[in-house]
Amino acid sequence: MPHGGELVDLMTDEERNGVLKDLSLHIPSVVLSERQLCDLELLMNGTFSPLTGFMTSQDYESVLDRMRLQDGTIWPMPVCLDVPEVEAGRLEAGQSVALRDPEGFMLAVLHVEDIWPIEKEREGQAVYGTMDTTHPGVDYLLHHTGSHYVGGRIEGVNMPLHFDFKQLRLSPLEVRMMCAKLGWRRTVGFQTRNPLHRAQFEMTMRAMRAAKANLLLQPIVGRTKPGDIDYYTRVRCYQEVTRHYPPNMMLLSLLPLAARMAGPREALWHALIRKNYGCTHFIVGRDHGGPGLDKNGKPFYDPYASHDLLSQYQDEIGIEIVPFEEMVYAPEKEQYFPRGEISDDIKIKTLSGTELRNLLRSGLDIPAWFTFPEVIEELRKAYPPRHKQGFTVFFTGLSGAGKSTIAKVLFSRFLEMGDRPVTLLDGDIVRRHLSSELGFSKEHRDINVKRIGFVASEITKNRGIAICAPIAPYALSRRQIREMIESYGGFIEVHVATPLDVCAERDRKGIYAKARAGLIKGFTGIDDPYEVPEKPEARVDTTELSPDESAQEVLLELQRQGYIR
Ligand code: PPS
Repeated sequence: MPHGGELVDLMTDEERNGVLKDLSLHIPSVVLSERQLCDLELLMNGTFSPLTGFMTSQDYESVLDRMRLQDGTIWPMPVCLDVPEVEAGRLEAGQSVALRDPEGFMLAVLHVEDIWPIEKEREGQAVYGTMDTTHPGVDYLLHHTGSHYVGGRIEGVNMPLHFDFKQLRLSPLEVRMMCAKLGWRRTVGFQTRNPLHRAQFEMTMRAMRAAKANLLLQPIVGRTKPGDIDYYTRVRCYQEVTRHYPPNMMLLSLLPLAARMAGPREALWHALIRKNYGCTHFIVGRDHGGPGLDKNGKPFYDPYASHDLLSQYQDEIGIEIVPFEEMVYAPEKEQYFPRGEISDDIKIKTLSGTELRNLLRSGLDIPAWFTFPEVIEELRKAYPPRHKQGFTVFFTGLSGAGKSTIAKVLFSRFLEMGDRPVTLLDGDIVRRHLSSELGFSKEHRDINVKRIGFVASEITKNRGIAICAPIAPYALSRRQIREMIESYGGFIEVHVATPLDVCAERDRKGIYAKARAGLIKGFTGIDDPYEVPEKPEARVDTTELSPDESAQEVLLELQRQGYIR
């Protein structure tokens, strides 16, 4: 039975749909964030049954205080719509609001019952048990959540659009129908935000045997912990691993949940969700729903707190928990075991997520006992070693410092190596093709440098080499570019530190003479600032080094970091 007795379906019929579309022309709109879109989808398709909308303050308070809705139904997690203060000021109870995706597509109408200011400290302590911002849930609450919540009933108009893995995106009703069709009377749910390695595979197989049940493998593809492996890669891994299960024993379905990582409360929430998908059993692993370590290196939650909480509630919610300790590999027996099931004298092996990432980054072998060859192949495709990743070499320095000349030497060297596509974004080229309408005010320079950064980040993402050589005089815009590019590959900032008097002395373009004569205003180094990079990856001064020698310094740094071999 679904949680609360009945599977909720908030989608309206065609007639009502038309009425709501007409109504939407006359009511205010709220554009939803990624997390709110996830919540809305799961409200609308019944994953969050018995909820019929974003929580009102009464349900919210009751959830914070006692993990129950106002009517006493167990529910551990606030599911609320937050808005910024200005937006809250424009809304009032009794009004209807169109909920839209970022493109403006209307998904639902919310009938506002309640608007109230968020007490963030209180919510943080109640839900997460901490205000430490290294906790992703707390970080989201403090830094990405508006000031007010808006609660009320929802009428669904359109489901959020997804164009990927459509055949794997099943609603609770679809999963229930599929299980019934296959004759599955008991189903054990497994939730994950990681690729399925041998340890997790073994855990699911054991759970199926223990519960005499089929398996619903239901990975999260909404928001997970920042830094997790992207879900496209993970889903390809799951698809490969499904072949290792006995035939017709399991079903893979994706859950667009925005996880809060709230440890035990999160685990209880996951169990209720799986109940709505028709599961009779639910696997709870070590530190289920927890985000790992806090700012002092201590776990946020006791690794088995989720087991305790769920055992306490399993009878009331009507889903049986299959608890697991950490799975460890015993090489002598060539098998995985729950840690407590093997004696202390038997040697064991484990590999942490960080160790796995390091092996991938350096291109080293991933042991076969740890995962399946197909998973290794997918992970290698998504996380190539550094010498196959893209990178940006970002020269910065005064006009005439020698940036373009060194950039050209480097460009030729990379072409000579021939293992990646190379693009030279020299200041002149950029000013001609990308930024021809821009001048040299602070605002325009920032736009210019950001455009260069954007193009370089696209090149880096697609595993090419971008060489940029603008003056880029301001530290802030250089930092923003670094942040943008580092999520895709390497960023090597090279300060061409040739002093001003040398640049002005060389004055190849005669431009310093003009600037000094006041014919050019706001010239970098003369009457406009150059903020010297504090920690560039390399610093070269062309008074002392030839262009070849300078380029060599950069190549050595790239080699040291593993981007070239
Ligand atoms: S910025 O600040 O990064 O947007 O500048 P950039 O796109 O690299 O352009 C610098 C070249 O434009 C010429 N120029 C000026 N430089 C600095 N300040 C002012 N006001 C200015 N006006 C024109 C200058 O010759 C730079 O050429 P390079 O190739 O750096 O010598």
